[in-house]
Amino acid sequence: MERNWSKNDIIELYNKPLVELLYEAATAHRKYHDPREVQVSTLLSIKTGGCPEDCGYCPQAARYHTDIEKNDLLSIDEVKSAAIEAQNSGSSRLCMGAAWRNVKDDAEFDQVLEMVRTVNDLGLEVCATLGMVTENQALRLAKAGLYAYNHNLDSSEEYYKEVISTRGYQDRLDTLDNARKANLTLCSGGIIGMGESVEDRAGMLAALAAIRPHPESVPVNALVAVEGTPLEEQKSVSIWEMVRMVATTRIVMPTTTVRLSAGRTDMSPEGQALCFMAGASSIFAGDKLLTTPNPDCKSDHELFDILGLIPQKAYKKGSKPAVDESYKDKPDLEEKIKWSRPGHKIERNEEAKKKAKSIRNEDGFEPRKITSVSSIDDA
Ligand code: SAM
Ligand code: DTB
Ligand code: SF4
Repeated sequence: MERNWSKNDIIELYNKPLVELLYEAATAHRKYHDPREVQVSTLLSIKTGGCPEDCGYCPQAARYHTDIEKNDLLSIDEVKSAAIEAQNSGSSRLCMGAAWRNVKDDAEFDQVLEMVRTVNDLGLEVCATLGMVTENQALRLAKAGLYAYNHNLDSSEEYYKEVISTRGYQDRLDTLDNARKANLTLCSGGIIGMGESVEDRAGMLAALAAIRPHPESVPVNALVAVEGTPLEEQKSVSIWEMVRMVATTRIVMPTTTVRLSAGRTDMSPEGQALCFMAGASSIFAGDKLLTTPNPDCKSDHELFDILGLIPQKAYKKGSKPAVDESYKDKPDLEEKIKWSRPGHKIERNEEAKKKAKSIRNEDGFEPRKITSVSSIDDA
């Protein structure tokens, strides 16, 4: 039976003397996991940049001016080569990310379904993070061989409003619900270091822990403050906050895979070691996350050797989904989708957008021809 956690219980836990918190987390970790095993995932950005959303942390939002290389949807061959490379480097999961607000029932989605099938055929666990999904879309992904769907709550419901105005918290919860209904495993977590309080961190964990059963994996990201985004000036979170967040997540959701996600390039090997002691049981490997740097495989291999960690085999915690050819069947009608668009003004997002416009004007910058970009000003 999963325990009911109130926000206050979680705050109390988070604020415990660190040595006690660590011990409690390490104890919970050993109860449900082999402490030497770490699940290793590789991220692959299958469609980069030009996103119509206003997520304040994200370098891929078209409205901010950031230095990323944009890319249309990758081909199936490109994905297959990247997947083989990830597998050869020791990853058991490939997580494909697209800079989309939501999945649409179009030719690009058909191509993503083929990518899922191709990566599943290789024996890797397949994860996707494509924005909001309906139940039918989630079902087609599952039939094509998807194992996990990533969609983060990002923060508490209250602080989320300070970060994103183009979609609502409930849409996020509904998306997770749709993925669960399709029997996909859930990967959902958030970001610390966006200026949120400890209460917000606890609020996010309480919201995740209210999902029953708990998400199978919970990524804990430290904000990567990217120039040009509204959060560019946020100071990096201290390792102690990261250790507390990982430990608290481990205790609140003892059976989940806690993923030490973005932000590892700023962490020392010793800091990361503490996170593993605190119950982190997964990482993203490879020298790039989606658009920002990540420690290279060589340094991760060295760290694993020093700590005696071993990469987990694919499908250790669940069975490989069998492909059901009916994923190819087109839905008769696009479901009536009612994703929200709260549309309130977030001062720092507005500022970053204004700054981007003036940089583009100064440079004589031509807006890229991405259909979604034209709707940004109206968002
Ligand atoms: N577009 C899809 C969506 O938003 O669901 C999928 C990709 S999106 C980049 C996936 C997640 O990456 C976000 O929800 C956020 O938690 C994380 N993320 C994005 N930019 C980040 C940053 N600068 N630092 C840390 N995490 C970040
Ligand atoms: C998650 O929680 N973190 C990953 C994955 N899920 C998709 C993404 C991190 C992105 C960091 C910023 C970037 O590289 O663009
Ligand atoms: Fe970035 Fe995803 Fe938000 Fe788009 S929806 S801006 S890709 S986090």
